[in-house]
This record gives sequence, structure tokens and C-alpha cells, in this order.
Amino acid sequence: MINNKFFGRKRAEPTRAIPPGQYLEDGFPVLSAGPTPRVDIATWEFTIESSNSDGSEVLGKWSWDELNALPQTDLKTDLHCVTKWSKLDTDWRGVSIDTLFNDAGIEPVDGFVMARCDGGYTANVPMEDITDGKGLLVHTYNGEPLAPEHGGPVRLLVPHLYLWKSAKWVRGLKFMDQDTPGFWEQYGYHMYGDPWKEQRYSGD
Ligand SMILES: Nc1nc2c(c(=O)[nH]1)N[C@H]1C(S)=C(S)[C@@H](COP(=O)(O)O)O[C@H]1N2
Ligand SMILES: [Mo]
Repeated sequence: MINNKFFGRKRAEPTRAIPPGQYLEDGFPVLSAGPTPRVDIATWEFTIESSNSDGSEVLGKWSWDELNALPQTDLKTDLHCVTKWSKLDTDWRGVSIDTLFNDAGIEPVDGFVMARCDGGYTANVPMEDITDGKGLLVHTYNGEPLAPEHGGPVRLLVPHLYLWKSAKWVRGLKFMDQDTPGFWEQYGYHMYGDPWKEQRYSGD
């Protein structure tokens, strides 16, 4: 017997609203501005730095083992890429930025942070968009180690903003008083990037 269920299956309709101008994607496209860097877990470190007129100060530093020893957070969330695909219900595991701040005794201050990455990519985000559970350092996707092309070993995940803010191969956050453009923002992408407001390019 042939089971009719396998025939005439329609493409999945959105099970809930997605942001304007977006379409649903089942796969997981890779979008990188350069080659996938080789990252050595043994020497990997993640650093949080302040910056002020006197220079910068390291506020917290974690090795791979130290990151994994912190309380872990699971998050199921939708992703929205500025190239117009959205992917529903992606499963992530990692450490929330709140947990890092707690661990290092860092008080979030009003302002902005720059995420910096192996390979030189940067992305700017407001502090309030990575705190209160909104930002994570993720190392696990769908129960598997995050693939290098998607930012493994560790990427920033800020899912309520367009995916270019979710910096792959992230190695640090630097506090900034002023909102300063990161890699794509210098090329005209929006400084904030709210998908629900279609903030794709500066001026949107
Ligand atoms: N380090 C780094 N992070 C990055 C990028 C990059 O080129 N380098 N591309 C950004 C862009 S433009 C997008 S759309 C997403 C794509 O993530 P994905 O390749 O996992 O789909 O990663 C973002 N993070
Ligand atoms: Mo992108």
C-alpha cells in the first residue's frame, strides 16, 4: 500500500506571522563576508571590555571550558535575514549575556556594544538588546555543536534583530558610549535592524 500522505504535500504555510517582506526558508543558508576562520578551542577566549577616554579595560574573560561550566540556556527562536528569508523554531543552547555579566560582576550600562569576531567582522548592538535574556553566546544548534560555517564554535545570537547582528565566530564584546557602525553598517545597513520595522538599510 502506498500512503497518500506522501503525495501532493503543500509547501509549509507560515504557522504564524513573519516580518514584512520575508519568506519562509526550511534550509539554513550560509552567509559570510569572508572565509570561515579556523578556530582553536584550546586557545579560544571570549572577552568583555569597557572603553572610555582612558582606553579600555578587560571586565571579563572566559576560556572554552569556563564558558561551558556556566549555567546554560536553551532558546527556541525564529531567525530573520535581511536577504529576506526567515526560519522558524530554531533550537539553540548557550550562555546568556546576563549570565556572563553576573559571572564577572559586570553591571550593564546604558550604551552600545561592538561584537568582534575572528576574521575581523564586527556588529554594533545596543546594550539593552543583549541583556534581559535577549542575547546569547550559542555553541549548540539542534543539539549538535554549531557548525563552523554557521559561526562555530561560538556565535552571538540576537534573534529579534536581523541576523547580520548575530556575529559568527564571536570573540568579544566591547562597550561603547556612542553607537558606532560595524562591518555591514559601514556599508549602509541599518544601525539597529528591526525586522518587524523592515530596518534593512540606513534610512529605512
Ligand atoms: N563573523 C561573521 N559573522 C556574521 C557574518 C559574517 O560574514 N562574519 N555574516 C552575517 C550575516 S550578513 C548574516 S545574514 C548571518 C548569516 O548567518 P548564517 O550563515 O548562519 O546563516 O551571519 C552574520 N554574522
Ligand atoms: Mo546578511
